[in-house]
Amino acid sequence: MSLPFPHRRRRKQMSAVNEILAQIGAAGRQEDGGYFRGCYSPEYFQAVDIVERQMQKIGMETDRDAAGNIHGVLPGNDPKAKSVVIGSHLDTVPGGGLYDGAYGVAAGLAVAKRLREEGKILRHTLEVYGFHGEESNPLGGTFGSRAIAGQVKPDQPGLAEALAAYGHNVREILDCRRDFSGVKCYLEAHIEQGDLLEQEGLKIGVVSGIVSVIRYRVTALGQSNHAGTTMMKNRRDAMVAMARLIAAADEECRKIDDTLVFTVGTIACQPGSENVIPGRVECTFEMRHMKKEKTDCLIGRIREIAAGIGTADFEITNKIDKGSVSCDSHLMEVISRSASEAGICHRIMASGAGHDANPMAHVTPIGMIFVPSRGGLSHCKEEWTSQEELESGTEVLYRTVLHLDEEAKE
Ligand code: HGY
Ligand code: MN
Ligand code: MN
Repeated sequence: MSLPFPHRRRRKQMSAVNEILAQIGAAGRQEDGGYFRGCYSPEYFQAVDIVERQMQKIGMETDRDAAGNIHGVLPGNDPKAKSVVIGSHLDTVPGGGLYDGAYGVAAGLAVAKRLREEGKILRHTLEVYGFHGEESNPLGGTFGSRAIAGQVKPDQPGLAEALAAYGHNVREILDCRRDFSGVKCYLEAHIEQGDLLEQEGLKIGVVSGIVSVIRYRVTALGQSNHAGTTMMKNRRDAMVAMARLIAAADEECRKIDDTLVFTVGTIACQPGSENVIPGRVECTFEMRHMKKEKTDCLIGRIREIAAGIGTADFEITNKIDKGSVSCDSHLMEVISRSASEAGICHRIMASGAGHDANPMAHVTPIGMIFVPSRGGLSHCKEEWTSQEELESGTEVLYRTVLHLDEEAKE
């Protein structure tokens, strides 16, 4: 089986970011070329081990926490200066790609490695995180970053049970909270996971904000019945009712706003037999937008439509409500300046994907750097970004860190 690019040795010495990424890519690689590093999984901790070894090779002090995060520290030489924190996630979606999350961790380590190799000691301490549980999972997503930011709510429905299944408890996670008073900012390099940069022939996205991620559990309650003897006029078919609601919600979403997105990613049907009319169907309704009023409008319309469907009763429960966040305007300026100095074409853009930078925005100023995704594909084995584009993003990250280190004000 021929290995994809990151595992093929190229004629020229691989750059640090591509080398580290290739190493992380040894964890959770599947036969079909996709990746899966699930919550608290052996594959996830294999990636953590790889990253920790890299951190120690660079000379960073490392530590782990109960939330599954790996953390490396490269001390600065000015005790009055705060930390610059770089991070992203090491978990993946099932059948995910090599770059989502892992790139940002590899870029952070490549910056630390370059500082060491160039004999540069920053005034600011440089910290790099590999976060756990960023993807959608029983712990609620952006889990490791929420844990250190103190945003895991002890009464989050199902959290204690989900943690117990992994051999952990809520107290341990709440204890992962750290003090951010000594942090100057958080930076994250990430693949765009969309096609805007590629469409416009640009190599860097200076992120202005991250959309909200709002999820509801929607349940249609009808009446199970015999598939052969129950005439259509007598049915309370939960599957058909749910299908009607989903189609109507999709239509409403398109009417409300061009950048409002609505997704039904999961469905479960009971009793789930071919010859029984479904009595209960449960789905996840997810919506995202930068403006709260847009998602509020959509869920309002969904509730109205559900009430009018008649052949099933609907329960609509909010599961996740991560509001949109804005990136820090000064960090955006420094990132843009760094890209310009490096002669790399760039633009300002919002992120349609959620990121660990979202919880970080509640405790420190955030900046994000995007690199292009080929065909806009992500969360699939076809996810791909060229080595040169990954290096460009890392160059901009490196320059941004140097500029921030030269700033007097904290
Ligand atoms: O769902 C997201 O937007 C992110 O990739 N976890
Ligand atoms: Mn990601
Ligand atoms: Mn993702």
